[in-house]
Amino acid sequence: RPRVLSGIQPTADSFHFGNYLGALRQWVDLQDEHTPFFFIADQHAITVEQDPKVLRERCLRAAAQLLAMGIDPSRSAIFIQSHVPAHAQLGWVLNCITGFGEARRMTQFKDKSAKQGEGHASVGLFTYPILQAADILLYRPAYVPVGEDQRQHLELTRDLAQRFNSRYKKTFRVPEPYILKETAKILDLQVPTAKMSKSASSPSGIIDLLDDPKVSAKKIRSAVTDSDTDVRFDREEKAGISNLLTIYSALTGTTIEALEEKYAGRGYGDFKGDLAEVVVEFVTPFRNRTLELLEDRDTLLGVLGDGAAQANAVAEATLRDVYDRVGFVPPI
Ligand code: AQP
Repeated sequence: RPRVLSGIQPTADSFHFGNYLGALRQWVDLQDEHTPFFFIADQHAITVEQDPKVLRERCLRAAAQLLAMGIDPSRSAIFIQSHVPAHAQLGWVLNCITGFGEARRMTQFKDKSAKQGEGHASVGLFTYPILQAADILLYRPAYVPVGEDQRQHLELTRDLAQRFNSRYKKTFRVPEPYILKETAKILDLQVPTAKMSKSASSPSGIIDLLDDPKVSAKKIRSAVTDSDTDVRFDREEKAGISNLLTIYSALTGTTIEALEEKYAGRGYGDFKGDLAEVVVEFVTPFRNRTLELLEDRDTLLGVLGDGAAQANAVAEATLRDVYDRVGFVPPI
């Protein structure tokens, strides 16, 4: 069974619908035919300042949410990035084969560092995509399920894998991004030209999976749409409605065409009201399950411990190959 690998940052109290529809739902589905490694990226999280107590809590909340949405520890290794030292160790080696100009081209760094003001972004934020390449390449996965915003980082990962393989000896598998076109970029409900984002969206633009379901329903009903009344998918002209159609279709498995037909001539009010109900039905059991899992910290830590053991076994073996190939003397 081919391996898959992906990670998510514990940088908010809750994951949002962009994370879920863009990536996490694919994580759940890929478990059937693959051997997955899924991690909580605490080392990526500290590329911007974090409150240590909050970060620790958010890591556990992340683990609880992954389990609640259907990540099954008997099929997937779930672990915390900092529990597997090989990530940072391989990150260093890859730093040394990455060009400065190549790293500087990463648009996510440009966006995030611009927000922090000239000169204030950390070097960690700059080299983040290289650590991400290490996260991935250690497991030699076939696929990396992510949202569209990660495509450029995946390209860098592939370039670094190819560069290392040709400079030394074939060591890494060159992974393919696994990006579902329909849900690759879920948009902010208030600014339907921007992606829904933990750090950039306003509270009314983002639906958190752990929000009070009543709050989520209200956010759907007050999502920005155009002045027309046609429930029709048109990403250019009707970005808001198209985004809501995408969410509706993904949550119910109904095609966009069937939804357009169902709401023909009925206006936005009916459509948003029904979608609000769909969202409530989805988040209510998810939220209850997450809160339940959070009551039993020992079990959560146990799952993460088992996951780290599985991950370390694979990652250490890859790192040994890498160290050997670059010419490090093995310790006795
Ligand atoms: N709006 C989105 N649509 C589709 N996929 C998305 N992802 C994030 N936002 C959307 C995907 O979710 C996974 C985990 O994201 P992450 O937490 O590792 O990092 P991120 O991309 O930084 O998430 P955010 O919410 O956008 O946080 P900020 O704004 O802080 O950067 C990834 O696979 C991502 O593609």
